[in-house]
Amino acid sequence: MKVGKIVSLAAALGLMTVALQAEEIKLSKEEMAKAKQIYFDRCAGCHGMLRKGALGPWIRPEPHKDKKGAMHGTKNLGTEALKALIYNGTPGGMPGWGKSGELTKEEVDLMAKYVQLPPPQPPEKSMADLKKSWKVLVPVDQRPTKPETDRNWKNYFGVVLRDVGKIAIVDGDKKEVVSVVPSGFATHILRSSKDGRYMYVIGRDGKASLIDLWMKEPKNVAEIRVCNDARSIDTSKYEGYEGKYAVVGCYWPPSIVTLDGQTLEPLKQVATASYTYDDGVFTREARVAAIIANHHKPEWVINIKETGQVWLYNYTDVKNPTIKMVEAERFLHDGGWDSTKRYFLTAANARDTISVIDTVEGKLVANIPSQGTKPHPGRGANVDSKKYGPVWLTGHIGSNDIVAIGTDPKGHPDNAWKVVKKIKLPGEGGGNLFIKTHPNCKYIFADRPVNPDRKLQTQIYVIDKDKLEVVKTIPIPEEYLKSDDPKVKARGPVHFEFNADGSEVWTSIWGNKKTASAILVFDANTLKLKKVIQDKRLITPTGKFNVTNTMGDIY
Ligand code: DHE
Repeated sequence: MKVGKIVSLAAALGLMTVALQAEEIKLSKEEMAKAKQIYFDRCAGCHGMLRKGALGPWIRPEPHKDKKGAMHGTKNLGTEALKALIYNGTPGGMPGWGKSGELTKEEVDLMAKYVQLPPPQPPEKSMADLKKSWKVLVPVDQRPTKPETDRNWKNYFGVVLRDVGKIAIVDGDKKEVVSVVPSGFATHILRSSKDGRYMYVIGRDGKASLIDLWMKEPKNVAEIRVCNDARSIDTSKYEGYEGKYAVVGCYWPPSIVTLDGQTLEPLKQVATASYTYDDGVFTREARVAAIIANHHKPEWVINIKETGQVWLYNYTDVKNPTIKMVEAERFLHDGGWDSTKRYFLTAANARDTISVIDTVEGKLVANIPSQGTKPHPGRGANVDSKKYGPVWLTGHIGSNDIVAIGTDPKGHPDNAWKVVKKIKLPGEGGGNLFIKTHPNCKYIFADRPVNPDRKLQTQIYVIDKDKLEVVKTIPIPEEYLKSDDPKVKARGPVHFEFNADGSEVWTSIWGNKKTASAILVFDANTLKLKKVIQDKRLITPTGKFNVTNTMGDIY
């Protein structure tokens, strides 16, 4: 048969597009390497290394129907549609990588082709690999025995300088940078030890580092590359175990790694690959999302994203841990404590659900429809409402809803474990990532950095705790959003954190790698801009973690 005839037969069978595209998609070794790196940096977090989806959808070549009945599969979409998606983003929260200037047109084209090829198998990591990368930079017996500084170190902020992989330690009293410490690639978050002295930092490349704040100039005292891709870290906070262990949650290889809390020596790896809680499908890529240390038990509460389980991980016998696997919902992402630190409330974003775990009874209390699209609480915000009693709040990435959920089954049983109040952010669309409050402040603050509308994206939304309504929006002054790279606009406000006594709220302007940007400090009661912290070392600040609030889980 002639080629022309094969083509018309294939066309008649509806196979031509696929066959022709399969021929077209050939990437050189260099292109493959570049695309792999871009995928890891920009895409893997939401779509997964194996591309089966989580916060973002399935983007493997072969077709797949999701739980809501929508069909996915990159081959069916084809190069042109994929290019448009990657360039423009989606209203559901996917950034417009081309439009924002973060990827060039050529890179967008490359990625549209790359995602139509089968995903390469990511590497594993053994205990020997971990040990090779482990370094104690300052041995425990050579560290200060008391704080070497006169500064109020319990009001320090650890600020993630995301795109340069560093942490800035900022004095919260004096509003000046005390030191800048290197950490992992695209550093993600940090958590404090129970006494506040140490900051545990995790990079997206799985590099964990330990900063000692008692030093005159805080610096890393230990580091280790725990895995290839990670998002979470915490430490043991139960009485008698304070700071004894650290724990890292890995996206790849999907695992929980326990470390010595003072030296980061690796002690135990536990793989999290398992069966989805509902339909029993084996899931190799069962990633570890939020980890939260229990103050009342020697236990970490750990979200296993894709399988929809919350693991209650008892660390008393560190080499032989006991794990209770609690069925919750999919895909588990971030979450935080209620005000009593008994209940863990966490987003299951594929099902628009908040799962509630009772850590005293060790069981699921409720799966609550969040009444919005893609809940994203950060750690959420706790309010003792006059009308509803204690409530915990979350925002959503995909819709403009902030919802309050009752958390007091004894005192306010009628309100417990349901949405008691819905607060609408003004304007269309979602894009909220973080909300935050402090017991001493009468407001909750919300950002919206992934809303497509520039005006909505660059405002602070202030919610009154009594009324549970947005009472003010504060536009970020244009002068702080300037960028010397015309293609990459500064994003902000991003993420909030309070100072130790709750009188100030800080937010970041996430600029680009070339330009130092700012941290804006607002009076948390008058809502006036009180101070702009500018320093040439403050490049791409995102998350901020105050020592007192982070050690005590105050939010
Ligand atoms: Fe985060 C928390 C995962 C992108 C800033 N982020 C978390 C947690 C998870 C997570 C699992 C909860 C950790 C915990 O509590 O133990 N984040 C992911 C992703 O998978 C995602 C969507 C995509 C990716 O590729 O990483 C992602 N995150 C981002 C960002 O782009 C942000 C906005 C900027 C940045 O610095 O990376 C960002 N994530 C944060 C911050 C927190 C966080 C600031 C902690 C909030 C808090 O107050 O505790």
